[in-house]
Amino acid sequence: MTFQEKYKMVFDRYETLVNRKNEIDPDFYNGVYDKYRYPVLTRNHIPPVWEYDLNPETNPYFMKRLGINAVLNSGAIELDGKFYLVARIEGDDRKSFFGVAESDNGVDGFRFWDYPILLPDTCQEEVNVYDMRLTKHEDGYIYGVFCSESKDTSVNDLSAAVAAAGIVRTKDLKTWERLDNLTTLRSPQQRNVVLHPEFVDGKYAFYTRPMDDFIETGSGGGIGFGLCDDIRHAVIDEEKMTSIRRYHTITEAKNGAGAVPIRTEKGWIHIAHGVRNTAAGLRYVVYAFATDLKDPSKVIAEPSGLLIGPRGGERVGDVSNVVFTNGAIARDNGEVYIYYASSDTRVHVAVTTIDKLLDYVFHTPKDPLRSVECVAQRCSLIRKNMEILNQNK
Ligand code: M1P
Repeated sequence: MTFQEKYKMVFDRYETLVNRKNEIDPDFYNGVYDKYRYPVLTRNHIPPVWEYDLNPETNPYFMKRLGINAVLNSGAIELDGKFYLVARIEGDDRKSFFGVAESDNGVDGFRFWDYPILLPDTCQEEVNVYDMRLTKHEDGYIYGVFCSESKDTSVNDLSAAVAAAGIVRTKDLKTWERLDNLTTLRSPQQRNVVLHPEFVDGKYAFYTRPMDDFIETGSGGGIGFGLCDDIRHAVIDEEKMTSIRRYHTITEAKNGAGAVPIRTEKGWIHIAHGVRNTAAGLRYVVYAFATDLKDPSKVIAEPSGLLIGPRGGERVGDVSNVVFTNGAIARDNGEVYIYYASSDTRVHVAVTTIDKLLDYVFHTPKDPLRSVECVAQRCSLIRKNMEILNQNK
């Protein structure tokens, strides 16, 4: 193939992918949400100009010069009726960064803006950034809270790292102002931090995830909650627990806040992730719970088990057996678009409604935490169903 033929092939493939219509997956049903057949973002959604050098003199073989390995955990926001994902994009060099992808309908046609986000370089020790949560705050700004990762120089271990919560803010997703990283006085590390969209007691409120080190949450009991006065120099003194980790559940190893909580008439709906350990490694699932409207740290409903688990092809990727969310869009018409990545490799969408999520969160039974009680719970359901089946005979 000539240079020009390769060039055309690459651009044609990209356009075909970006223009591909998505459809509800007819093989999936659970009554809670619809899944869409195709991922909404993959590494093949990256514009060719981000990876190839288009100059035949400097790139005679038409090679990728700066490849992209994966597009995953995406913050999500609706602005003026359009859907925006701020995706975590991981280069072949393992460094992650952010890019804005835009779609008219939220299920297909996502196209990255011309350039990725070049964050203000205010933090010299920061080596990597990922997993931005986008909060449309009542103060008028859109905040992006993300993981800011640095090398841990206090120990003699090349892979030791420190995770902190980086904070940026914008009004248009184009110009970003970097604020100080969040300081949590009682937790040495933080990941999966989410800014609550409203003031609580007149203060900025964060969901945190206290960690003793980079991977292990250690003594961290679950998703924390703390208040701070000044968002430009955010300091949280005390973190209280919201959704806690429990033995032999989907959150046993760790959990973390995901999408920005959704305000409903019955409470805040949270879509988070839970992690358990297995012989095959950590298994990440997405789960949901509700907190009190007036006290968003107080859990008022927590259904048993997972909302989204890795299924079929979702189970395989760079970090297999993972589904993870850090973005959902709740529209004024009641629709909710949950963006979740599978196996740290690609982004999918599950579409539901506020009504369905409320029904799910408030009417799905709680986890009784013991096998024998789970069987009793299931037998009770079956017994009631048998009566219905017998009446219908
Ligand atoms: O690899 C799975 C996920 O691992 C991390 O989540 P947590 O902090 O709960 O362990 C994150 O780095 C996330 O990006 C990743 O998807």
